[in-house]
Amino acid sequence: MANAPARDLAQHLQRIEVDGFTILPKVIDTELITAIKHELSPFLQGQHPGRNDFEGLYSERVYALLSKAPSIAKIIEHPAVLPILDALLPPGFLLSAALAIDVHPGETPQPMHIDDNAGNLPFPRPRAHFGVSTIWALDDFTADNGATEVVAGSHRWPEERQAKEDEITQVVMPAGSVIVFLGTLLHRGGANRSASDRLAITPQYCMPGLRQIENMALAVPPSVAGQYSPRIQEMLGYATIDPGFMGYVDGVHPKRLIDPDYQGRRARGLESPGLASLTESQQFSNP
Ligand SMILES: O=C(O)CCC(=O)C(=O)O
Repeated sequence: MANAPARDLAQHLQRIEVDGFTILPKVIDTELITAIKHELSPFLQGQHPGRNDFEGLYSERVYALLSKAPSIAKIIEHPAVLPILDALLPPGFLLSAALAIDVHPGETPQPMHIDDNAGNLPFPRPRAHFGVSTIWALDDFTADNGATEVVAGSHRWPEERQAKEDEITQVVMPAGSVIVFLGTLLHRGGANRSASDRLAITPQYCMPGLRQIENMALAVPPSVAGQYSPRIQEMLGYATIDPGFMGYVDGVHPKRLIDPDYQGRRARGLESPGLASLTESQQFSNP
């Protein structure tokens, strides 16, 4: 799949500005969907139903996906979605969460929520988004099987405004499609009144200076992270924020944990402006 053409990119960004979300139909093919389902299947055997109304008592969730289902990387860094994320988030943005959500028959609607306030940051809405979420349909999202529901325009709403039923839109889309939405958009998983499951993957991304919702450094250990692309590694946290050094580990760049030959910024002829303000004893070598 080629990168989103500029015209399409502009249209997607325009829709996101107005509605808070955009939908890319049929981005991935059946082959990739089948591969992901195959990798997820050992974790979707009915052993771990949701523990509350948010996770869904008739749903199953699989976390730490990059440690369990490597094909997920293909959607986390999918070239149709990356240009939209690059336009909406600062360079070096992080993967905040990546989970599978299998909504079973009988599930009720999830509580309405936004995705980018998990740390209860003291910045009331309306405000700029801190993150961007995606939800990939691995089954058709239909009117009765628990399709995600969104509230168009709610990314501009104040905290206290609640969505009325007639303001809620079902995201009906074929398997292989993805919805991209701002972290400030109200949304929820829908009720599943059908006889089949509804499987989705939701990679969520956040600004580089924020804490990730899922503790990625622990969920995906260095030995596993080392098998992924540089972009995925960066999203997991194997990066520092330029200029500066936020994100270092034991005084060096985190990439050194997975790539002993990694050359720091000074070796690559780049300045480390953040170091200039530190005393000699605070400075660490070649971050
Ligand atoms: O399953 C869905 O459609 C939405 C789930 C969701 O928004 C969440 O758990 O954060």
